[in-house]
Amino acid sequence: MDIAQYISSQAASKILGVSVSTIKRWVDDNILPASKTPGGHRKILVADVIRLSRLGVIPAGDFSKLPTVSANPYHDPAFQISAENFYQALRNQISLSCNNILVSAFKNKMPVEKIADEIIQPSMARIGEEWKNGDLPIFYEHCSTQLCLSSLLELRNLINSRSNNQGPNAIGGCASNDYYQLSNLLVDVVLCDLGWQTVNIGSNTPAESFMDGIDYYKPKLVWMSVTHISNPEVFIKDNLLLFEKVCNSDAVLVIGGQGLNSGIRKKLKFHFYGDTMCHLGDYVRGLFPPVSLPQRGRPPS
Ligand code: B12
Repeated sequence: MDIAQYISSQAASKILGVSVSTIKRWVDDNILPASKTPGGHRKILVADVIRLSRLGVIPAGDFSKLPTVSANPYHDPAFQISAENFYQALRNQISLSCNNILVSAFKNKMPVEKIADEIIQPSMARIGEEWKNGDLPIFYEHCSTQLCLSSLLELRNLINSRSNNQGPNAIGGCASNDYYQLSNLLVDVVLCDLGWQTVNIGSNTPAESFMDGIDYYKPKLVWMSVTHISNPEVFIKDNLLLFEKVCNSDAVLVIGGQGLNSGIRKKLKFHFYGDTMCHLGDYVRGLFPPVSLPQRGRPPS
């Protein structure tokens, strides 16, 4: 899908199911960003049309009219949006299928947090079980992770190609000796989808780098995804130092991940803990509500 493509007001009106005059008014009211050609024609980014459609108030949208460049029909059963199809695509290492299932889920308004919890997490857990049972060699875990990562980075680029994202800053990553990348990138993309400007400082990041990142980016939110804890004592000590730093920087510390069992959670300090990306989404929407929604027809004077 060519997300960086510009389309006309006419094309946008067909996709969003509203009149051309409504599209022009939304552009003039800065609800739908657009550029103007020397001839004065409005040119609208596909990414901004999708952003508006995902705000959920445009009932009559028809997204099959969105320009697609790939030869692969989204309505091919192999691309149907399901955890089973995604697991099969991972199992057979078909990157095109992985990519199209996640991108079409996003295009069809599935929140990124649901894509994470209902498609990616269960598919990767099955791959993990097969490794644990000796049915799959370890490289399958690596390859499957890389397939997910490349599709997620495409979604992140799509989301971040929106115009003028004015959201607050957030930074985050994983602690030292925690090499897991997927859950960490998912936090990043979920926050991007909710309008935050994110800096992903990556997996296996020492506590000092989190501190330096807070001084440099002055974030309103710091996240840590925890899948593997190599030394609980050191992890707890670092968490208490990080929490203090976050509080002194007028931000919040958000944590989660399968590495945080109830025993260790009791010894940690944080502003929010969540089991899933949907938990994260619900919490963050309370912190920084999504942008205002356009209403059909002329706004009340
Ligand atoms: C891929 C993978 C790897 C890859 C990681 C590759 C990479 N670059 O990321 C590699 C090969 C490195 C790896 C290594 C190991 N692995 Co491994 N791995 C997995 C696997 C298959 C998938 C993990 C994943 O990314 N899942 C997808 C994410 C999205 O799901 P998730 O982590 O559950 O995250 C969800 C929630 O926790 C939550 N969440 C996560 N982060 C956050 C953050 C916030 C803020 C919030 C609110 C929520 C949240 O939302 C997410 C979406 O629902 C899991 C199987 C599984 N069941 O998950 C095993 C698994 C985690 N691995 C396991 C093990 C044992 C290991 C090793 C110790 C093996 C070994 N002996 O070397 C090493 C440890 C490496 C290390 N030091 O970090 C075990 C852990 C068992 C345990 N509980 O301790 C598992 C469960 C496999 C199994 N079935 O036994 N692994």
